[in-house]
Amino acid sequence: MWGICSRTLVGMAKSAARPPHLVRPVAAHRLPGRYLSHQGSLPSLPVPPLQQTCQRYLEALEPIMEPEELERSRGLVEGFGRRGGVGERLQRGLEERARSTDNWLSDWWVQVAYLDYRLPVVVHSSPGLVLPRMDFSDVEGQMRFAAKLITGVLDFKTMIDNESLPVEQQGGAPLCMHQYYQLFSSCRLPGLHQDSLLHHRGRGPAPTHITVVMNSQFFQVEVYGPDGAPLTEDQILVQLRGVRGASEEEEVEPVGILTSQHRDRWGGAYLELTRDETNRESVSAIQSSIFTVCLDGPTPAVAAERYRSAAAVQMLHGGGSRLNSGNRWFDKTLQFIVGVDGTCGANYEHAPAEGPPIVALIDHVVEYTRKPDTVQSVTGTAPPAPRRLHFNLTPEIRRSIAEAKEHLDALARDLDVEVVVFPHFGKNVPKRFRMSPDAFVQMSLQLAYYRMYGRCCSTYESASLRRFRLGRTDTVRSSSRASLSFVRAFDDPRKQDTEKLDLMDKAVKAHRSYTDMAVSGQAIDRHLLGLKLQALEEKLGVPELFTDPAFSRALHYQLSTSQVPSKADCVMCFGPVVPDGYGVCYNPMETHINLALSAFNACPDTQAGRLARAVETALLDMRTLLETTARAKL
Ligand code: COA
Ligand code: HC5
Repeated sequence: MWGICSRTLVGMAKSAARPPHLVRPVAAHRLPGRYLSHQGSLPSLPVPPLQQTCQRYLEALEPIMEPEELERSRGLVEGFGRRGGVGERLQRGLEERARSTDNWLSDWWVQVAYLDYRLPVVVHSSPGLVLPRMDFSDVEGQMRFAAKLITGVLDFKTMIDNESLPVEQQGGAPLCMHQYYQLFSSCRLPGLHQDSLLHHRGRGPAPTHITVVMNSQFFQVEVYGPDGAPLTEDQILVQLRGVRGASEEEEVEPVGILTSQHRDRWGGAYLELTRDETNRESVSAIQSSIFTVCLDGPTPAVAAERYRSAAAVQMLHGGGSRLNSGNRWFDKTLQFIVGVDGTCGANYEHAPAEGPPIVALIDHVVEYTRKPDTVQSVTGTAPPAPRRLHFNLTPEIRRSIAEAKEHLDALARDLDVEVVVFPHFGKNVPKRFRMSPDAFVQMSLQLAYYRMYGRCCSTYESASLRRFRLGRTDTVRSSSRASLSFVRAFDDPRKQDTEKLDLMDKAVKAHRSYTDMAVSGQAIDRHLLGLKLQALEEKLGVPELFTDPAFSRALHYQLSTSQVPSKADCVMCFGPVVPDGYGVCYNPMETHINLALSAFNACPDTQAGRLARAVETALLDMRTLLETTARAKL
């Protein structure tokens, strides 16, 4: 019943057996047939041609390397790709893997990008989402809103359960819907050296409860009635009031903060924690729950213009151990967070799904919560009261909690987040000038970075591979020969505006064309990763191409970016992926752009606010160039 993604941890995952009281048979939870036939009709992810990747890799190195360094790399790449060379052998291995799996990349990707990654999921991996501020400002309003939100999520879940969720499309192509089926009743499990994923596959009895956490205490809350129908909002509200009352009776150690630790440390503490049967049951109730709702305590008041940045921080890490960071179970795939002052959003563990399915769910919930209240018929028996999930803490676990608090507080102090609502324009301006809005924003980032540092850097933009069965992401490399020519020319007084415009147009087109290549499975990053992993799998040793400093440089993404559109005007955010880099997530709306930028305070060279100002200026300068020059030209 539980799908286990990490092969090596099967034994451990099996031993975390679910106690019988956590589940109740619900007929609707079958593996959906229509979903399966749609999945079957999707194309398989291709393995790009070897020579193409070698060529494109060298092109990608050009803007980020000195010419002399590039020569050495050229030699290595040519050797790797040579007829009869190691590259060809690995390519054949990959092609064979592609023939014998549903997707040659996706299992590897989940393992390498997530389950083997040992830094805390907090900030380093799990994104935060901030919803527009809601209209409540006290605990009663918080309870009412949370009850509505929960019914909205269950409404979305019904569409998954009965397969009425429409298949999404991108440029007319149907997309893989698999990730939607991984969102509920799933959780990451820590290990000593690698993690695993638990997911309720939907056969047989399905979980009918969620976990609610308030004052750092966890409760199991039933959200389906005995007839299998979701409880009404009023019934859920009664449950939440019960949670609130019970959570005020006791003061406990925030066990959940353990999930914010470095994964190896948490893996060790997890073994200690789950030696006790009560703890095992409690942990299992959280892991199997459909999702988690965090009812947060108050946060310090901030000036209106800092509100969104403060909310982003609350969603990313909870604000520190004295605020809400212990009011979380960061391993849980879906955590909805509701504050007392109208702040709400989510934090999600990234391994099972990409941002867009989460945002589609959130958009649905926001729309749902805006609907006028309907009269609800409350039937027969009251649902069971919330069940407190107890934890027995040994001195060792208490020490681990204290250590986790310290680490989380240091991480929280280190994170610098700036949310910007760029009000001047959105997708409308680039579209008017027949340019891809996404490429336009990416080029503004290139220009901003170049202006700050006098060079460009390895830049990552997520591109969806969901046109293919079980597709996840590949990388659009936004620094290119064309982007470098554009940013170099932009502030050069010797250049005419017409030339600058021409270079901007070329840079935008080059980015859009890289994007087309990436979403059709022809980008280089995942292919190179696949070739490297294939070498390890075949025990061939790591080819020199992958130990070349250029390869590390290419993967040192000082700009890690992602476009995540949301109809509900949300702000999405994540941390940098390198100590001296930035994380930039943006949601381009028609007439404005929401951006969340992050950096680490420990790095003296990066400041989220400085990059934010530079991006705003770059966007405006690019529009001015278009408006003053393009009209005559286009
Ligand atoms: N002239 C006029 N309009 C144009 C245009 C042009 N030259 N080029 C594009 N447009 C329009 C498009 O038709 C589209 O219109 P719409 O808003 O009506 O849909 C809009 O501009 C947006 O297109 P564009 O800005 O080019 O980008 P995109 O929507 O194709 O997005 C990616 C590009 C890379 C973000 C997208 O392909 C993708 O992969 N998204 C998923 C990323 C992801 O998974 N992120 C999260 C990872 S966890
Ligand atoms: C709610 C929006 C979250 C966006 C998260 C995202 O973009 O994650 C990227 C996933 C990927 O495979 O590209 C990784 N990144 C945050 C490092 C860009």
